Amino acid sequence: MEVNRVQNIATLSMEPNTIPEEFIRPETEQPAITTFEGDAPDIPTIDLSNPDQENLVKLISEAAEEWGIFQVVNHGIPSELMHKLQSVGKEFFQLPQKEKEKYARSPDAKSLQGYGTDSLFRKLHEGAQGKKAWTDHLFHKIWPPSCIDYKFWPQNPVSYGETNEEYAKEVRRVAEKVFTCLSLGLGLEGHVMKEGAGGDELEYMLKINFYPPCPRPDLALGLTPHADFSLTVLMPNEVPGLQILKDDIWIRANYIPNALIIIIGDQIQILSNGRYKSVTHRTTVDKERTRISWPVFVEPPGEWVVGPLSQLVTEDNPPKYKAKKFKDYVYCKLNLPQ
Ligand SMILES: O=C(O)CCC(=O)C(=O)O
Repeated sequence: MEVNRVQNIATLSMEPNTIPEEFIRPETEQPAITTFEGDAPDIPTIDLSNPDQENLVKLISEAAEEWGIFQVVNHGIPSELMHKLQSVGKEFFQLPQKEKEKYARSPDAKSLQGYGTDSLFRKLHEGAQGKKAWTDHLFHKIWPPSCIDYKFWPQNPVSYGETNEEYAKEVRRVAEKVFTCLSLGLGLEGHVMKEGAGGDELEYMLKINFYPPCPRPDLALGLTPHADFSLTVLMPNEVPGLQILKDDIWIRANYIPNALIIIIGDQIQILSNGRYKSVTHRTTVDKERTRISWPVFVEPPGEWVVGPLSQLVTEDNPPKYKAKKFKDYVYCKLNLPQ
């Protein structure tokens, strides 16, 4: 089945300042109407190289409780590697359409991996009214090696594979540090949160979100409001667009060069028995510039059972969530009304 990619739609000569009807969000979602324009507080920025571990744990756990999102600087991932990952991703999206289609996800595939426009997240990202999101993507696992399906790793540019392997190593280190701080922040030993979230079986899935320039960024959305499944480590390019819902208003995330954005998802909220907050977020698009982001989703395998950590549950603090296999949680999230 041929899919019309958003990247192609964006290059069609349309009447100036118009977009196809199916991309026009209802007024309740249009960014021009719903983005907060006053003085809003910034998403916390945390220096991950802070030698005062107690202070670092406090900052991370407070940000996870109050915001469900924070930016980290001095995380140790070399900026050259970040730029390289960005450049090989960009090169992939610049390939002729036919080349990109070699990596297309087939519409009936169970896995999310591959190049795509529509996805299993259709209901989540495209809203109930059949509206479309202004974005294409490429999804593939980057860790552990046993989970990687190399048919979804572009062979062109040739350094794509090696760059992704290097990034996988580095991003794991950052994620593990965040897990440790989240664990300590709950008064638990450092290893407990990671072990609850998937332990050594944690899978790392990289996505490239490609948001082409959009003639009507006031009317369209890149991704509609959603919360992530578990823990996300996201690298954006320099074009802002991520927004989070805080106290019922949509706040923009500032772009900080070389920072990574940590997003707390549902599984972390569940493991912490509600102490940490899974944050609702969405993306907007730009009139002239292409926005690209590289989230890495850190998730357990499908059979992994996630529930509130037993160390946190007491008579006074009963479990707020039922324990569920990760795959059942995903099924409910994608198929049942939230
Ligand atoms: O592009 C972004 O900044 C956010 C991406 C995102 O939320 C997602 O891919 O689920």
